[in-house]
Amino acid sequence: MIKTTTILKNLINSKKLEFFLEAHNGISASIVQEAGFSGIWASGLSIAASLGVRDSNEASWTQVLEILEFMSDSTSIPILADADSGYGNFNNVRRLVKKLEQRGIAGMCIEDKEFPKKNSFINSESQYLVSIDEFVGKIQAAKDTQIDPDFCVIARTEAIITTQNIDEALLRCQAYYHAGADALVIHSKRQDPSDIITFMKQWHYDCPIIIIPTTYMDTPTSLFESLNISLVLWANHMLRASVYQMKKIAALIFANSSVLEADKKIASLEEIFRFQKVQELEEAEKIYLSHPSYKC
Ligand code: SPV
Ligand code: MG
Repeated sequence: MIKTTTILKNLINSKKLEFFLEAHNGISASIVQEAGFSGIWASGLSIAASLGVRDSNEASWTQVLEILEFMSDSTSIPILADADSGYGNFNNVRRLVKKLEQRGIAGMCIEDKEFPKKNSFINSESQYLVSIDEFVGKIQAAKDTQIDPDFCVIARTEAIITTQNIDEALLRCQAYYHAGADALVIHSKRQDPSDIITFMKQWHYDCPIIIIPTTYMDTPTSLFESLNISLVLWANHMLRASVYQMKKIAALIFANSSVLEADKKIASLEEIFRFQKVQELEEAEKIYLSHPSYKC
């Protein structure tokens, strides 16, 4: 069986544009896999939100790691972990890589913001980047730590988000590429893809580029293909789908003082049991819970 790390490495290096959808726990990860996606974006925003906290490193890195482990246990496709700014300095990054590999995570994305970070769409002009040297050190530390050569270390620059400066993004990406990053994420908060187009026209290195088109969502994917984008992350749509639907159902049940109407609009219990692989436990019980030979 091919390792998920190798699958991820191959996906980001293939000439075909790939799409990963966000997930934030075991069941959402299973749903993304079942929908046919080739990989999962373990979004920091979505994991934090599903825990009821802000995307500001309020959940500790080990709490995030626990969620990632449940996601990894429930799926067989690669998981790309959003590791924010690495939860500290290069040394925290080293420990993180070790733990992610132990939990079967195929790769991680670290961004060049300070720790604690803030979500890219919140007051981004007042967010700060760490120096290029400091971030290069984190990338090198990650690459030197990984045991599996195919574990992917993806470097994300927030230069366009924080400074609107494409030259700064290019400078940083060059440095991150030379430091050993397996791919780069270019993030933009514009409603149109002009930042990405300008960046790609000037990017001449043979290093896969990943984008997160949350705000420029109406851009046809054919444009991303023509720009040679490697991977698109649909970053938060499973979380937003569930919040949208849960709000509707909660209001309906509250208004009706009954679950009768809501029951027709939600997943059946059988569906939940299927995602939990209850059938497998039933089968296992038949094997492991009956030991006639030991009966006295
Ligand atoms: C996330 O999904 O947590 C991301 C993407 O990092 S964004 O929210 O756009 O920063
Ligand atoms: Mg994030």
